[in-house]
Amino acid sequence: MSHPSLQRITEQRIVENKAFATTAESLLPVMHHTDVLPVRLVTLLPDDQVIHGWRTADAGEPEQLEQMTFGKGDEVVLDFGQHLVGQLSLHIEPVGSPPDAPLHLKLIFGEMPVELAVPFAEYDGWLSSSWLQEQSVYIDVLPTSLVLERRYSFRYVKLEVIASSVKYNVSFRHVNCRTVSSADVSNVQLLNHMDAELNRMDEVSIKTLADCMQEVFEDGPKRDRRLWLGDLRLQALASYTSLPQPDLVKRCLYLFAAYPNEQGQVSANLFIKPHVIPDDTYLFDYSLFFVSVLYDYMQATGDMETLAQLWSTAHRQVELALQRLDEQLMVRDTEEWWSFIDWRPQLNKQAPSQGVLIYALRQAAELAQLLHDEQEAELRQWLDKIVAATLEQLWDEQQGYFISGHERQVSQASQIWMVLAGVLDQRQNRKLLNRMLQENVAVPLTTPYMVHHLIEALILAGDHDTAISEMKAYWGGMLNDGADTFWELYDPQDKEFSPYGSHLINSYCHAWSCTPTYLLRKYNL
Ligand code: RAM
Repeated sequence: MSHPSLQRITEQRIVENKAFATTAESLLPVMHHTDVLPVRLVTLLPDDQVIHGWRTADAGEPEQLEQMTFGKGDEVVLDFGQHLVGQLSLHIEPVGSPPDAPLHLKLIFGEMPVELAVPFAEYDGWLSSSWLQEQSVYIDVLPTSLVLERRYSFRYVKLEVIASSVKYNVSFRHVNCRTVSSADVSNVQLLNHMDAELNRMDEVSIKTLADCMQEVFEDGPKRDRRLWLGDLRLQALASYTSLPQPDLVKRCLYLFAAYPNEQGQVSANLFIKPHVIPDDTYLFDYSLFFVSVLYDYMQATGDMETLAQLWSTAHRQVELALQRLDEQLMVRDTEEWWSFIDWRPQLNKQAPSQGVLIYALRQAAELAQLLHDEQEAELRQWLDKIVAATLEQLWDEQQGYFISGHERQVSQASQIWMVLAGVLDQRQNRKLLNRMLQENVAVPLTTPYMVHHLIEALILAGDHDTAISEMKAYWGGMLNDGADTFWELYDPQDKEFSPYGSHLINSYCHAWSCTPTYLLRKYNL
């Protein structure tokens, strides 16, 4: 399987549930704004000791900007000192003779220094280059105040004069970013841990979460800027412990439930504008996570009314997943199916998906119990049968690992999902994970999304010390590499890694990377 969003379905039939859509609409959050000014001027310097080979160096106070003038080919980089999501505005004054030609100004936005240092023309990845954040404007009348309509996600902005004229230059003033987020950060409690690194990790997690909280939980405000079910699950968990806005989770649940296909399967992600459009991408694991998001939402809120309304959508995801089982109750491992699990082309998805199914089935049975729904008994029977079958067919006693697919692959993702699914007991889980880490099992993890699952698995297996040390190695590594929000991708062994062919297109404020705050607070690490 390649990129999930490359999935194309020519005849996608959506069956809209109008009542659910209306409920979702009524839960549209209030948006919060703040005005943020740049904190310094910087230059970019090549440095092979830092991630992606570029760092910033001080080039002056922001007040100096007004005194500077810019002609053709001149540029300046502003650092806002923190990651922002919002609209940029600035005032432009002509300097010299009357402006006798339009001004051509280019604005480049970067979450990371490399985005300002490497020309976007060099980008050769396979995701659309239109995600790279830049904008050219032509201004006929000066002076002017410019307010960019597009929302950008950035810490740094480069202003580059492509053309003025030989007779005039320009100067810039009042550069401002009006941020936007639905997160109400005014009540966030500090973690107050004894370990300063963990406090910082918590703060950066919350900042990441807050910047992804828009009209829905977006996966990343730079890219893909949409509601993915897998990301939603982790964002929702992090929000309950750190930035509780359960109505936003509720809204997202109703949105997914409002636009299933004709089989009743919920899409892997939704576009929100110009109106809600479910993507023609369906993922085995993400659809099942509808159950998990509802389950976690119930744990956090006890909102029985929502549960009662959304239960049939949740139950349907389980039914559809069960249809993928073969006679031996194994998730069928064929060419044409899609399950996300992690970004790693050689990863076989069968066993981890089987783990996700068991995990969601357990939660579905709990939800049925809460509702006194007669389907509970049937769900529990499935659970018992599938767990037994999994142990029989996927547990390789000789190797001491779960195997996946026809190739009998041993991957870290398979072990982790089987731990989360509770297929073995706690002692066995701990032994399994510890061995896996020691032996550095092939097919390692690629995304913060999957590393989150490793940490949670370690915690459930009772190994808090390893959970903390792995968290420090991973998210602590990002902090050391300069993260002020956590990233979509991070491989400490290969810091240039991108599944998209270029790290320029990676997102550096990404929802599925925001969970240290949840892990630290929920489990009192
Ligand atoms: C990428 C994004 C998104 C994720 C999907 C599966 O496009 O990182 O967050 O959920 O993959």
